[in-house]
Amino acid sequence: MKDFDISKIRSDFPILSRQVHNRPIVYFDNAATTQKPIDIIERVNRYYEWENANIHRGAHFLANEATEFYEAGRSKVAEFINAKHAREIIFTRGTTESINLVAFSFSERYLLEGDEVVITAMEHHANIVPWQMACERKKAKLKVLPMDKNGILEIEKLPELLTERTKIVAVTHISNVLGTINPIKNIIETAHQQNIPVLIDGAQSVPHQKVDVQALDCDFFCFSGHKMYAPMGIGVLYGKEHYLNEIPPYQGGGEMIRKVTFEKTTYNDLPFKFEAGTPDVGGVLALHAAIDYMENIGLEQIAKTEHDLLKHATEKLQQLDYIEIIGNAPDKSGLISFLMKDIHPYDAGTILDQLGFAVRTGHHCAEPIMDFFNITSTIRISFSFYNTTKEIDNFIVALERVRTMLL
Ligand code: C6P
Repeated sequence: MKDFDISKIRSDFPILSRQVHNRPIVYFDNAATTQKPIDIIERVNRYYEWENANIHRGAHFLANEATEFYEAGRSKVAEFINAKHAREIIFTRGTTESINLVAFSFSERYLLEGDEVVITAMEHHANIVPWQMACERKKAKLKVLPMDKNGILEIEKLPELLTERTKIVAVTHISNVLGTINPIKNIIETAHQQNIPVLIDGAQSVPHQKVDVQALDCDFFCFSGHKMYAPMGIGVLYGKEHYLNEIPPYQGGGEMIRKVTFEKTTYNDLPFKFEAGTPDVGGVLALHAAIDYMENIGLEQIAKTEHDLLKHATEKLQQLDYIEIIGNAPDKSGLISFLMKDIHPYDAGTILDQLGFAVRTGHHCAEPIMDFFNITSTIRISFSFYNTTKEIDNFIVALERVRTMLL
C-alpha cells in the first residue's frame, strides 16, 4: 500500500476546512453523498471553461474532443469495475435511474403475468419501488428474502424462494442503513444455478471497496458518482452485453436511434441505445477524475482506513449503555445506525448539528427496514477515508452533551 497522508488528503477537500455554527465541520454523512476533492471540482470547471461542446453530433474540434473525453470516461469506468467491454457501461443520472431503467426495460422484455421478482428485506426504496411498479404493470409478484435481527440476510432461504417463475433477483451489495455487506457472490451463484439473472445495487459498495463485475458474474450493477467523490447527476449502469442487447430502450430521443421515420424507428448499438438526449458530459469527465483520485489513494487503502474507523467507532459506541446499534452483522461497511435511549433521533441530530457534526437522521429511504425493527428512524454516521479517529472521539463526547442537554 502507498503512504496515506491524512493531512494531505484532507487538504484536497476544501469544504472540510469550513466552519458550521462556528465549529469545524465533522462530516459523517458520506453514505448520503461524499465531499469533492479540488481535482474533481477543477475538472468540471475546466470542461465548462475550456472544453464545453455537445458530443457525438458535431463535426468540429470541440465536439470531437468532448466526445473523445466522454468515451475515455466510459472506458475508465469499464476498467474500474472490470467490465468486459466499454459498451456494457451506460451513463445514467445515478443508481436510482439505473435501477429504474432495468426494472422497466427488463420487465418489458421478460416479465409476464404470474412471474416473480425477488428482492430482499434490506433494500433502499430505489431497489423496491421500480420493481413494484414493474410488477404492477405486468401483474407479477414481488417476493422478499428475509433478514434476521442482526441485519443479516437469511440466505439459506433463497433457494426455496426461487421458482421457475422467478425472472430476476435484485439485491443491495451493502445496506445504507445497517452497513451489512451481503454475500452477493453466493446469491448470484444460487440464482444462476436456476438461470435467474441478478441485479446488484452497488450505491454503497463501489465507493468503498474494489468491485469486479466479471468475478462476481452479476448481470446488472448500478452505482452513483456523487457517493464516490464525483458530482451529483452522473451514475452508471453496467449490464452484460447480451441482456442490454435484448431489452428495449428506456427512453427515446437523441442518439439512441439508428433510423427514424414516422412509420418506424430502429435503435442504435450499445451503449448509445440507452443514452437518450444530451448526457452529463461534465459529470462523466469528473467521474473519470474521481476514479483516478480513488485509485491514486488505492482501493485497498480506502477499505482499510474506513474499516479501522468503523471498528474504532463501534467499540466506543458499545461502551455507552444508552446506545443501541441497529445492524450487527460481522461483515460491515463504514457506517453505523444507532438509537439513543429516551432521545428522538431528530432531536439528537439537531443538537449534533449545532455542535458541528453532520449526521443523517430519519428512515434513510428504507422504510421497510424501520418497520422490521419497529422503529421510525435512526441516527446514522457514515465514514470516508478523510475522517479520523479523533473526529470519532469528539463525536462520543458530543453524544454526552446531547444527553445532558435533552434529558
Ligand atoms: N442512499 C443515503 O443517504 P441515488 O439517490 O440514485 O444516488 O442513490 C439511491 C440509493 C440506492 N441504493 C442505496 C443502497 C442507496 O444508499 C442509495 C442512496 C442515500 O443512504 C440517500 S437516501
